[in-house]
Amino acid sequence: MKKHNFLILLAGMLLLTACHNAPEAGKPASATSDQIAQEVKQAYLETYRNYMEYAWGQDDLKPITGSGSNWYDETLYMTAIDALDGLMLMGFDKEADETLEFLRQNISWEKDISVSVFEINIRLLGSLLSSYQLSGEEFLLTAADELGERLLPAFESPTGLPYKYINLKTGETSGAESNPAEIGTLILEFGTLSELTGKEAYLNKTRDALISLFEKRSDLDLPGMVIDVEKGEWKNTSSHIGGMIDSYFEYLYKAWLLFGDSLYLDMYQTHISALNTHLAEEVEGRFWYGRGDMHTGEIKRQTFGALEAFMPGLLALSGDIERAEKLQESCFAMWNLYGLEPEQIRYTDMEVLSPGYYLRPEIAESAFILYMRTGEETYREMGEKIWTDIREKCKVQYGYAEVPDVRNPEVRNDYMHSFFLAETLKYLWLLFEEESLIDLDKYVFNTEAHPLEVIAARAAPLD
Ligand code: DMJ
Repeated sequence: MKKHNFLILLAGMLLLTACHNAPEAGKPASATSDQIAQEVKQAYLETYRNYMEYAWGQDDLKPITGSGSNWYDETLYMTAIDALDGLMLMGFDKEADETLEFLRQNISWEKDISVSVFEINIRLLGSLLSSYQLSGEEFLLTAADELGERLLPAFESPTGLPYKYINLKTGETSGAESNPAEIGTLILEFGTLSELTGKEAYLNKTRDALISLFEKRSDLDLPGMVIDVEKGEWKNTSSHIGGMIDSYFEYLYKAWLLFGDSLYLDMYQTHISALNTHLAEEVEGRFWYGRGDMHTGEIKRQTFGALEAFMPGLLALSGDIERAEKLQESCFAMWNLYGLEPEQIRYTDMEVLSPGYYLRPEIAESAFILYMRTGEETYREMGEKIWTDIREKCKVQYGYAEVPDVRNPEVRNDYMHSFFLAETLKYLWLLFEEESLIDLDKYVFNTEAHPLEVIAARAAPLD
């Protein structure tokens, strides 16, 4: 879909969304919301322009020294691609056009480097597809298809579960010990690629892997954390909603939304009900999900962190507003311990276990979805606090920097992940931008915040 049509759809959906989800139906944007939306947009633009000036074509911008860095021996244009749909959505046409031209001239996957299938999928494939749907630029779809073809050999394991790494040039695979997040966070992008190219292998491979992973759940319906994709055996039986498992749950529900196949909904409900039975708990009036063994369900570690903060959004998206609201309150309490959230805390006494803030988006993503679903101003208030803290503590000369210890925010790392633009700023902008409310029934965000169009010809209507 061309951007023009997308914006018309968004405008049309504004009224519908307001009626359905009641975020202050019919009320014009308050000056404050509009002001914050503009501030966030400006931050996006300035940071991207610095990337263009000081790190153009490289993977990441180093925001303190104003230079660039790459993940591997060769660049994958990480920030240019990851930020592209955001530029289009926010209306930064000049920067979007320059980026498109640069990519049209330079993009190539003939690179002798072994890359993470998961990261390449969520950041690059996701954005290429989303940007294609927004702009109609055919070369983006061609680039996505060529990238997809090079990732497909990752599924050639004895179990059909994908290896973690693949060499883009040779197709050589490595990384037999993988995890549910890296195995289960592929289907939205690969399924969309099937839809757009007519090549069924993309959807079939990721669907088979997802089903095969689901079938390896414990008798309690919980997944573990590390699995050997050659033997199909669990190597670590810890079960939780944090990193290495998190977006597996997210993609089960979103695959249902995107493709309309109730198989994914059933799998999601099976897991979520097990999580709520075994790993959810209230401690001193706050709601959390802890870490337990997949076979016993016994909670062994009462920890929570920045990555887990995606869960209120997923709960809200799937209709469990009550748990979503309670968990978001806990996440916000975690944020407010130091005014930037630590990577991990122990929720029984709110002690910091891992003190870094890596510019992660999850808490803002959940605030956005909760706002869309409830219309409660409290989620914008949370967003304002989050944005203010980030602006005051992470802003450096050329962009925004990680804070390795939230208790001492004067010290920063010279690093800015591409997800800061792709997700953190995009979700904060969407939270405050009245005119760009995205209808969550028409678009599904991949886990890197790239909106993908819901497949029109769904197998079954959504409830
Ligand atoms: C992002 O790359 C994605 O959101 C992923 O699912 C989890 N981690 C980062 C952001 O924290």
